[in-house]
Amino acid sequence: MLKHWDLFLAPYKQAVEELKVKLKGMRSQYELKSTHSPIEFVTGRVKPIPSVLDKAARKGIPLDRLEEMQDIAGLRMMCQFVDDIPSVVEILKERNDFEVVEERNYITEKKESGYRSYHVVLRYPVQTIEGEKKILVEIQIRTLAMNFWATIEHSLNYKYSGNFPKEIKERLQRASEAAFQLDEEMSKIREEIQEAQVMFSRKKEK
Ligand code: 0O2
Ligand code: 0O2
Repeated sequence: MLKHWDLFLAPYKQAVEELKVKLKGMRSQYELKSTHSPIEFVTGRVKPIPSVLDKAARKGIPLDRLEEMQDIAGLRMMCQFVDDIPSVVEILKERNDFEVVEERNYITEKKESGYRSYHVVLRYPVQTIEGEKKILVEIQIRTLAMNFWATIEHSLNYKYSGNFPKEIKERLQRASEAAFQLDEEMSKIREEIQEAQVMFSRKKEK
């Protein structure tokens, strides 16, 4: 039985490893050019089998159609600023080593919990000894502030199994609002820094 699951997960593991190298490579290219990187860091994981089975039961996905689950292979791309997120999405869409098949914007449409993030689903071709196999991969693109909130909320979710006491739920919603304000303030500071840089370079040209 164990071997069966190992075989099932193998292409997903390969996809996560390959995409981590590819997406981290994008950041290195910005560094080489000494320009602002819209990508701060990249992480990835394969969903553990017990979580895959829980989610399948929750969403009514039959075991012979598990490949329909979009986040068995999952990556996260963290950005400094909210404005970096559409740039990252555009770069992903222009690549020709995978296809973007779905997008979910939980930034303009924040979830009831307070969760914000931009999700894209890729169809990614993995080369196996039996030939090419296309699998679904979910990439969550978010700012550092969105990631901070989601990480804390996710671990509390484990503790309370999703049933937060009212007070904690309200605190999390306020924390989500504070993370939103932090992103707004940082964006404004960034604009001012950039304006100052433009003024400075104009002065130098004179
Ligand atoms: P936990 O406690 O279960 O969360 P490296 O090659 O060293 O850069 P490494 O060590 O394989 O990478 O891990 P990476 O890619 O830095 O980060 C893996 C961690 O990021 C996982 O933690 C996940 O929590 C988290 N993570 C990254 N991407 C996703 C995603 O798309 N979805 C989810 N749910 N989590 C993600 P661990 O190690 O599993 O520990
Ligand atoms: P993991 O590996 O524990 O992170 P559904 O699970 O039905 O809500 P669906 O339709 O498959 O979701 O896709 P969705 O909502 O676009 O993405 C689900 C993933 O987004 C979750 O994975 C989380 O990683 C993240 N996410 C969505 N809502 C929240 C939220 O309220 N708080 C936090 N912290 N993360 C959220 P899983 O399945 O939880 O797996």
